[in-house]
Amino acid sequence: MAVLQPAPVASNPNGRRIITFGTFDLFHMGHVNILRRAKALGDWLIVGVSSDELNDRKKGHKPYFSIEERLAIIGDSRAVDEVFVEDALELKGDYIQQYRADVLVMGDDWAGRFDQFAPLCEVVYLPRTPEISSTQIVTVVRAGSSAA
Ligand code: C2G
Repeated sequence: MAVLQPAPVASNPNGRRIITFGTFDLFHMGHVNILRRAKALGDWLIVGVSSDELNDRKKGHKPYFSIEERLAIIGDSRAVDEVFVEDALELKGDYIQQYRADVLVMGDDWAGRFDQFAPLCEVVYLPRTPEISSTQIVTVVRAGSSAA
């Protein structure tokens, strides 16, 4: 069977620096796509991974994978150059400055929500990949296991 080799992803910390944020639980193609497209906008991709407690506050439950596991999974993505823990949504401006980001990238489910950071960096919302989400995976797996 032929194995597809992913295209090389060039990195340069001194080039255009991209930052994005998310929980990235149950890592799936929607996550792969946004990370690839975010990296394609520049030379260095930094990902703020929501802490377990932040996800609990945002979504009312802890993620399936712990922060340590999600940092390892996302950090191993070829598109990603640097990962850190995002502790609070309110710290976004601080993270943008601390990591010297030129561009903030988010999925368009967040469209307009981070426009206040436009004085600090360019703000880009990319279209979400349709028909896939961590919530949907949980729903389908639960339905499958209860039907068995
Ligand atoms: N995403 C996507 N397509 C999907 C699912 C997710 O493009 N089908 C994107 C989201 O828009 C987001 C990123 O993948 O930009 C991570 O998604 P989540 O893990 O759901 O993260 P979220 O809860 O949106 O956290 O500070 C902001 C938050 O931490 C973002």
